[in-house]
Amino acid sequence: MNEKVLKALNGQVNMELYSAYLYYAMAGYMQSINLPGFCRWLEVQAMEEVYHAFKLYRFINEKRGRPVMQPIEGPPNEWASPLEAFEAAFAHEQKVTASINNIVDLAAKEKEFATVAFLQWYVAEQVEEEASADAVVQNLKMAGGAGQALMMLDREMAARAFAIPQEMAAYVSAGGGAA
Ligand code: OFO
Repeated sequence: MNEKVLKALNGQVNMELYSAYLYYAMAGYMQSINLPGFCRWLEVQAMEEVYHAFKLYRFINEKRGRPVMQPIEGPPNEWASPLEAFEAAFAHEQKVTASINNIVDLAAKEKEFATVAFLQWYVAEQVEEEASADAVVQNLKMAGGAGQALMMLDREMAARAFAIPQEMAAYVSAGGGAA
């Protein structure tokens, strides 16, 4: 596997795991201010991020590259309000999108076309990632910090569920040697 592309993919594994770390930090903050629905939504988001990292890690392995784990930066743990936290989440997702786009660009330049094809899933996923964070920002702006509106929103956020992606479930339950 092309060294520059491999380094960038390993960097993306780190960024996805940082995303999980950031969303767990935000989930903890939400629980601390009595918003269990927001907490759950963010816990599910963190699980999705672990899946994003897993999928990249597996791809690197399959391509016979070497997955190399780097230290994960400590995320912030405090925000002034749920709105501030979700604005930070939206800004973070925009950074993730830029990072994915840069790797697609690099992989195309280096003629790593399998990586270009693989990353299309992330390109599409980032549209959803940005849209879902932004939707929560807009809802929080509408609620305007009013207690009752926030409580209703919290109930809605609690409905988010995590379905273990088929590919991950199949890989884990297949046992040794399955690829
Ligand atoms: Fe992995 O998409 Fe969010 O960060």
